[in-house]
Order: sequence, then C-alpha cells, then structure tokens
Amino acid sequence: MSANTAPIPELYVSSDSAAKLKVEAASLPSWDLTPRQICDLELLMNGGFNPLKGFNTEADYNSIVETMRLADATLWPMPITLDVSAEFAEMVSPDQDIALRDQEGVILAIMSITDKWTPNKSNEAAKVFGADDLAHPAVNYLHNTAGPVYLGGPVTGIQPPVHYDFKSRRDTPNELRAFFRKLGWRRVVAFQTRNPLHRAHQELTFRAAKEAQANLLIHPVVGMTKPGDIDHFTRVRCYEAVLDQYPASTTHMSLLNLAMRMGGPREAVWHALIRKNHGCTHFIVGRDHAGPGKNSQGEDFYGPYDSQNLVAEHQREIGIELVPFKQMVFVQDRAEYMPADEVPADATVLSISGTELRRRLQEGLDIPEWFSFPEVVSELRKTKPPRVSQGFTVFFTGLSGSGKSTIANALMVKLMELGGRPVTLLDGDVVRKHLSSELGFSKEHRDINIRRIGYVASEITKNGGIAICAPIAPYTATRRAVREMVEQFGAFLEVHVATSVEECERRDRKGLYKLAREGKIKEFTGISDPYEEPQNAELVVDTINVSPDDCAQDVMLKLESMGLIAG
Ligand code: PPS
Repeated sequence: MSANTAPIPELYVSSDSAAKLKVEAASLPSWDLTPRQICDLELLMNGGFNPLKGFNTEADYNSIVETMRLADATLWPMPITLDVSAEFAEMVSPDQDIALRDQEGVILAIMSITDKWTPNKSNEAAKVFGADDLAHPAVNYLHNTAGPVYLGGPVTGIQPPVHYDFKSRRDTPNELRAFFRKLGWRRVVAFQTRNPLHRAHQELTFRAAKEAQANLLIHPVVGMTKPGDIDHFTRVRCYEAVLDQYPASTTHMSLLNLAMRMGGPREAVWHALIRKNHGCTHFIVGRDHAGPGKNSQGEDFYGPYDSQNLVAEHQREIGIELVPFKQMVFVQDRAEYMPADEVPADATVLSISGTELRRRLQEGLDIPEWFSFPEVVSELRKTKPPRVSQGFTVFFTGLSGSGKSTIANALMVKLMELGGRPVTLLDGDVVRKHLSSELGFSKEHRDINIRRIGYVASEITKNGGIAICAPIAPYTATRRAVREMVEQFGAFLEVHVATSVEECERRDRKGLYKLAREGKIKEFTGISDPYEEPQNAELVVDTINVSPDDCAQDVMLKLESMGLIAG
C-alpha cells in the first residue's frame, strides 16, 4: 500500500471570507465549546475526521450508534456530537446558524443547525462502549458531563483553536501529507500513544517500521486522554528525548489534538481512520488498544485482541494496513529486546509492568536503564515526585452535625504538626461564607458549591498541597465529579462520617434539626432533603464509639497506608 498524500478536504473558508464571517457571527447565538468539543471541532475542520462535514445529524448519530456507519453506510465508529445544555437548546432551532466559540470567547466556526434531539444516552453507552457502566470514562462523561441535548449540522471553519504549546510539533492532516510528499515517504506506519515511551516501545515501533518497510510516525494524543494519565507537557518532553534514539530521518513525531473516549475496538477503528486521513499507510494496534480499564465488576471492558480484530476486519475499507503490536521483552542473557514469542525457552526475561513502574516512581525507587532512557525517567521523576511529597485531598462527607468539621480540624492540626506540605481546610461553613455566599440549598446550588470546593481542592492538590474538605456533599454524582477533578493531580481520600440522622438530631449542636422539624428551615439534609450514602468511600468513621481525635488518627493511618505521609 502506498500513501495517498494528495490534499484532503478541510472545512475552513478562505482568510478573506473568514474575516467577514467572523463579523457576521458575532451577532449569532453562541455556544461556548467544552474542551472535548474544541478537540473534536479542530479535527472536523482540518480534515482529521474526514468525511464528516460537521457535528453528527440525528440520522448519522443513530446509524453510527447502531451500525458503526453513517446513514449513507460509510464506516464511522464514533459519534461526534455537539452536546448542549437544555437552556441553550431551548434558545435555538434547526435552520438557524450559531457561532462556536473557544473558552476565551474566540469564534472558531459557524454551525448551521439541521437537527436537535434528546439522545438515549444509555443506548449510546451500551452500543458504542459496550456497557452502560459509569466505570467507563466515556460513559461517565456521557451521563455526568455531556449536556442533555445534541445539535447536528455542517460546520464552516473560521480559524483553528489556538495552541500556545509545542506549536512546531503540531501538524494538520494536510501538513503531514505535504511533509510525507516532500520527503518521498510512500509508506508510513503510525504509532498512537497516550503514555511515555520506554525502550520496549522504541524497539517495537522501530521493528514495526522495518518490517513494513515504512517510515515511522510517532503520533501521540495531546488532546484529552484517560483521566489520571501523565500530562501531555511531560509526555512530549519524554517523546523528544526518545526521538534521538531512532536512526536519523526515518522517524517523525507529530502531536494529535484528539479527545480520546477509551472506546476499545470502536476507538481503534476510529484511530485508524484518523491516521489514514493524516496520510499514513500502516497503523500499529496493540493489546487492549484504547482500553478503559476495569468495569464496575472488576472485569475488563473488552477482550485483549478485540481492537486488533475489528481493525483487521475493516482495514481494506479504511485503506490502512494493520500492524499488530508485538509484545517486546528484555532478554537478560542477550542484553537486548526481543518479541516475546521469539525468546528461547531457557532465557531469563525481565519486565516491569505499568503498575510496577508507577510504584517505583511513587516510592522514589530505582528504574533500570534496560527499561527506560535516563532522560525519560528524569522527566517522569520531576512531575511524579514520590507520593510522600505529592499533593492530595481528604474529602469528608456526612450529615450536618455529624462531626465532619471537628475531625477535619483535628486532622489539619496533625498534618501541620507533621510539616512538609501546606494544609488548607475547606470547611462547609467557611466555604459558604467566603466562596459560595450567594448560594442556597437547592440541589443545583449544592452541586455548584461542591464543584467549587472540588476545583479549589484540585488546584491545591496540583500544586503539592493538602486540601481537607468538609461539606455535607449529599449527592454521589457530584462527589464523583470532585474525585475526578482531584485525581488528575493526586490522591483523593473520601471519608464518610457515618453518624446517623437520629444521632445528629439528638446532638443538634447548632439547633438546626429542631428548626428543620418545625419547617423553619426548608430542604434540610436528612430531614427534608436527601443524603445519598457513599458506597465506595476509602474510609468510614463512627463518631458514636470513637472520639474525634481518634477518628482523625484513623485518617492519618489510612494516609500512611496509602503512602501519602511518612510512617
Ligand atoms: S452542601 O449540601 O454540601 O452544599 O452543604 P454545606 O455547604 O456543607 O453546608 C452545610 C452547612 O449549612 C448549614 N445549613 C444546612 N445544611 C443542610 N441543609 C440545609 N437546608 C441547611 N441550611 C443551613 C448547616 O449548618 C451545615 O453545616 P454543617 O457543618 O454540615 O453542620
């Protein structure tokens, strides 16, 4: 197979028309794109999602969900939808144009709405991702982040989203095609990744390119990857270090601003189509490609070779050749990497799993040179200091008067006594005074309040501090959203202060339960408003039989067992 490096259609208008359109667009209703929508829009506009001409219409969406194909039967496995809030959906209707803006308000495109509908998200989850299970990051996104209404219609591109980082490393499909054309690269094998590259990856990509008699494109995703992944700034610095290890002028690296869904087999087919659009002829697919991890039953969402099989089935139609990823292992006696299936029976094989690597980084232990390149390890150590120096969040949840604040205060003092990291207490009452003074106690306001706390806690965690939060936080979904915000940057410890409503009412330290019973305080948690008990808190504390000091000590022990404080 030879590369087709002719230009691919883009959705941008000429620069003259763009300037005019931008002025006209200023008076249109406008939608502020979410980070994921910005990634999708960029690839729609630059041809990365060719043949799509805009966000999916209802007919295309239904067909993609059910059959992996557009309504006209073209292969397309992943819905690319513009999800919006109910309020925005109310304001607009089909046959209307809207401006699509980035998060600073810059107009990137105009969309002509042709369709507006309320999707069946559970069906989408089951058909596209294989299960309506919130442990799947894309399913969780679908239910808890994405808006309830979808808008579909063609997009007219005005300008690409602005990137301030690694500008020279980003290429549109047409830029890559032109690059391949200029260099005479007729066969190009693409390697998709969302992780740092170590020696085994370097060996396998190099071999894959050699076997396919092709040049190599390292094509890492820098848009959105799996929550908890290593940030792309660190990864790109790691990739740059590894690039020097390939023979000169055989390999190119380009960054792809894709928002991954972790959709396994369907995602692998989608990735292959995107690489075809970027002018590649071959695509490496490994074991559990774009796998989301375990489901809520602790089992894998997809079989290890489902992705390879689905790409193999469709490779002709896509026009890209599957290169199955070879598991590379280090053979100690020969001091070299070999494909696992070619290792002599009596040879000693060394390996370090992803989990083991994380453990060694967390605990500051040795990472041998046969496993990775010193420059890569040093980059990783900079961003992933050992756990005892990382930021984290302790999130107390429980009824009013359950004892959250008292335990949280005791914990704060103990952590300050330990020293080393700044400690911030975001107590329910204090937050309501300084951050959320305009909010009441409706579900909507409580959610805003908790998300604000989560945002502040995630910033503290990111910057290496300790955040202790102590709100009621009565809703499971909101607590989960906070966990996700924080876990991007560090550990999250949820502590359920499980004092029963009867006991809280008996204590009634602030006299609020009495007022709530008399109907003088409305929507009072536990009396006239719900409290959804946590099912998966890392720790549950009992304040009837244990003193606040001892409860705080239990949290300290838990933190120690998690490696977050020194024993
Ligand atoms: S929430 O649901 O997490 O946003 O609540 P939070 O910010 O933690 O605020 C709880 C404190 O506000 C007082 N208060 C009420 N609590 C529950 N329901 C109603 N309607 C209400 N009105 C006022 C109460 O003193 C809570 O303080 P704590 O520290 O939990 O006792």
